[in-house]
Amino acid sequence: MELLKDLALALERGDDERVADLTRAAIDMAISPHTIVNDGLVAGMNVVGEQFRIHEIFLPDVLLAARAMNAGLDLVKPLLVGDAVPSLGTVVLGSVKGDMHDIGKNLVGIMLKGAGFDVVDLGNDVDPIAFVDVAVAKGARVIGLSALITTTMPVMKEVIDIVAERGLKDAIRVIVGGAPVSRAFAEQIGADDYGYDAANAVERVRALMASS
Ligand code: B1M
Repeated sequence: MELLKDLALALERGDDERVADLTRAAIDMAISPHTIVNDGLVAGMNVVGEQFRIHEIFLPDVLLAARAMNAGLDLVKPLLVGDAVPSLGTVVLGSVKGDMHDIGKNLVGIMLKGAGFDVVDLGNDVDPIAFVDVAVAKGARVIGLSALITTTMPVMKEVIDIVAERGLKDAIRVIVGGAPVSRAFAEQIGADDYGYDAANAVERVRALMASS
């Protein structure tokens, strides 16, 4: 659809005002929020990532794109979160130590809330111990870890090891995700599950809650 292509293009250009205008227009046209996110905002961000990888654009451009992404996400967020429903359980969520990427993690948080989970979002660059301490304090049954760079992926294992060392493996399940993370990696580090995108993360968390 032309509007979503324009939205992706506005995001690629880092034009936050146009992204907001086009997102509003898409909402007014009753395009589903998931389609707006996936076929508009995320599609544009994927192009940005590739252009950055091949040095066609530079960090300031990526920052502008991230700002534009948030301008769009802020508008679709209320539609994704929906009305409050009784809590299905608590999830402690964050991007691991050393990782400043939080757009995907935020999307996972929004979708989890929309599905009825309580989400304690610790933000980005989160110390491994903090995930476990907060999960215990809040009675969370699931910890969700996000990593976007290959160098921060090993921190996920640190969190899993702390959960095991404290004898909490049966009480707290750990799910991992993020662009460089795969199911094979999740299995290798002993994670309980892996989500390949935000919608899949919700499905997997639901399954983890049911099995714990
Ligand atoms: Co950075 N960055 N970045 N960056 N950045 C990547 C990740 C990179 C792949 C770009 C590239 O080279 N093509 C590359 C990593 C390469 C590698 O690992 N080998 C990279 C790099 C190198 C860096 C810096 C080191 C650059 C530098 O300083 N020279 C630096 C690192 C900073 C740090 O973290 N210490 C850096 C900085 C930044 C910005 C700050 C400018 C900005 C982040 C802004 C922000 O998040 N607030 C940024 C961005 C925007 C990107 C790209 C372009 C886009 C990421 C994004 O938001 N995607 C990214 C390229 C790419 O990924 N294609 C890139 C949209 C988002 C919706 O998708 O985050 O994948 P994603 O989340 C998805 C799924 O992965 C999944 O669901 C989400 C929704 O579908 N998911 C989960 C995510 N978490 C999950 C958790 C789950 C389950 C599913 O369970 C708990």
